[in-house]
Amino acid sequence: MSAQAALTTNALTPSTAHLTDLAHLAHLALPFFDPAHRSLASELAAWTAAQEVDERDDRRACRDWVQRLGSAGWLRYCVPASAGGALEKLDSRALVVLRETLAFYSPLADFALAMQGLGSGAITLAGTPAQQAAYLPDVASGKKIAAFALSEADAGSDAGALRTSAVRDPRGWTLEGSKTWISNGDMADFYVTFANTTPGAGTRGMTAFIVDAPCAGLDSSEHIALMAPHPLASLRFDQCRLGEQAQLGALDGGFKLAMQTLDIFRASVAAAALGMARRALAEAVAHAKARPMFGQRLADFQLTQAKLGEMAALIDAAALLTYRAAWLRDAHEHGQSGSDRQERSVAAAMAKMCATENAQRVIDMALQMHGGLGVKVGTKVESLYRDIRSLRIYEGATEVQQLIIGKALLSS
Ligand code: COS
Repeated sequence: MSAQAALTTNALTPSTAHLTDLAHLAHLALPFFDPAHRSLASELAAWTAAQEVDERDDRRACRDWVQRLGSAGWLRYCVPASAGGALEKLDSRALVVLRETLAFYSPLADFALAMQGLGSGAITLAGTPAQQAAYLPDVASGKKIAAFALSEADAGSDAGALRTSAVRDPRGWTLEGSKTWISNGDMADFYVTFANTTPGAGTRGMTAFIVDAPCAGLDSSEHIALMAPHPLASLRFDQCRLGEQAQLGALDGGFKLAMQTLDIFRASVAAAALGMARRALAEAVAHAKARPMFGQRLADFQLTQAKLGEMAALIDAAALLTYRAAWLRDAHEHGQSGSDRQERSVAAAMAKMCATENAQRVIDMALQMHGGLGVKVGTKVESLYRDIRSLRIYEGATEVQQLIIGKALLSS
């Protein structure tokens, strides 16, 4: 538990109680969405606003959110219908709606849902029927907590440089090495872990494995405290033995599987950033209307109006990119040519980059508008200011997204 987390709670303050009205969902009228997405958002907004989760201990709170989201059926959007999911396949627009809505109320609730999806995404994409049956229904109910273990100390942006090895033996595989920055580390029931299976082959020599926890040879006890609530740990594999059935997807196909999984979830990270930015704007508008200053209200100053205008435009620009990326994935999922794939990856990269960067600016402006209150521990804009920062880094830093977009431009 971090010191800053101690005052964080999901409960709305009296000044923001009006946020339970659903006016902030008006953007879902855009043609990217179906009626089902719109009702999903309004039902989830009403449900989330009614939850009161004590978020002072991020690990306990995260478990609590997984239980609640699982019992209420929201985690069913993280897996396909064949494994107990709500929809036939993973629907990017539903994930975007879910994350944007949850993040508006509680970034930790958003994190809990997102990790169930990201941690199990590779099983949805490449798992055998037996693997899907063994993990996905429990992910959907919240019975099993999932994690995605790709990053290493010297392999973050350069994911192909990982050094954790998996060596075949007569009974299966032996993992050796370490991972870091693993969300849900030391809480997860299983880790989808990427390891080197063909030394020297780089991105063409990595394979995915499902590592159940606890497991002899896996040490996840090294927790990493962050500036905002987010359960994180390093993993150490020391002669960690896995059966044959632990291999996930094709031998040496792990890098592509990791990238395909990230492609789905990057647009949803953008949505989480949007939810946080929309909340910051709502807080700024409420504050500007209520705060007396120089004989009028803060809202009556043109400087305030200009700032609010800039914030709203930054949010809408990011929203359009985010919804386009999700719509492209849903509408063109059957386009399997290299250029179709690249178009979806680039759209997701643009969405992730712009939405996280714009949200950081919007939240900073909202904090500035709050004056001293903005930096007081426990105010919503103060916690958002810390919550947003890691989104510009995880699941591909802004610079990685720029690289993906730039490389695509040069390859055409
Ligand atoms: N879907 C499917 N295949 C993909 C793909 C995608 N989105 N992106 C790349 N590939 C394939 C390429 O087509 C290439 O295939 P071939 O070997 O058949 O030619 C292979 O994967 C290697 O691609 P590339 O040469 O682009 O890999 P790089 O090592 O240059 O890495 C980046 C590219 C930087 C984009 C990648 O390493 C990356 O996304 N890094 C960030 C990782 C990350 O998000 N970490 C956070 C983890 S979760 S918190």
